[in-house]
Amino acid sequence: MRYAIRRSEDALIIVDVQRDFCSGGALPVPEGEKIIPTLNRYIKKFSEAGALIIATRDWHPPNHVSFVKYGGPWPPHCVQGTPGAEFHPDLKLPRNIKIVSKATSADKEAYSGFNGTGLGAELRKAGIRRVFVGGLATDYCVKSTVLDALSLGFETVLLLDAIKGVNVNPGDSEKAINEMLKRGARKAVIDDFQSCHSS
Ligand code: VGL
Ligand code: ZN
Repeated sequence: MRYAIRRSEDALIIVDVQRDFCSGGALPVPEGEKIIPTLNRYIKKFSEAGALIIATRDWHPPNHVSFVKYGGPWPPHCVQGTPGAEFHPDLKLPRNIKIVSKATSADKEAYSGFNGTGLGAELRKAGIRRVFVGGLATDYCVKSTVLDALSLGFETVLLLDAIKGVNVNPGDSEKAINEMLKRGARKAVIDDFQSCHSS
């Protein structure tokens, strides 16, 4: 499949590429940082095309319900304002991107970038019809974000070479990818994009 980026209708959504989800972080996704060079190539393409770029971030209060101490499954991670919650320093984010903070209430988990953020309404208002999604983690926040995007009626393209999963159970990422595709997500890799912006 070939894709040409449409400046006024397309958005790139980069999910949770934060220090805590990469090597050395509090909840590292195995090889999480390996997707960063490819993500940077997507960022460059969308940026050159003048298309909207969104970066979501997990942005928890210190007593978040997803942390083991408060009854959740995860070690503390991505606590608001801490170094672990910062975007990975190798990710080349342009200044004018839109940052979406999620799961910011202590009592609510929110894996999806659309959950409680107003992102869906905002994208619709901006005329966005198609979203391209990459980032971390395939089997949690990427999956949840993609499924919500589909439910909200966006044409949704999963960037297969720019995602990595946690795989708490072996095969979780593959299962997540299959579920997204079954629900109607399309897939893409970097070479599916035109190298020159001709439109
Ligand atoms: C995530 C586990 C806990 C994610 C966030 O970004 O996929 N996973 N919080
Ligand atoms: Zn989290």
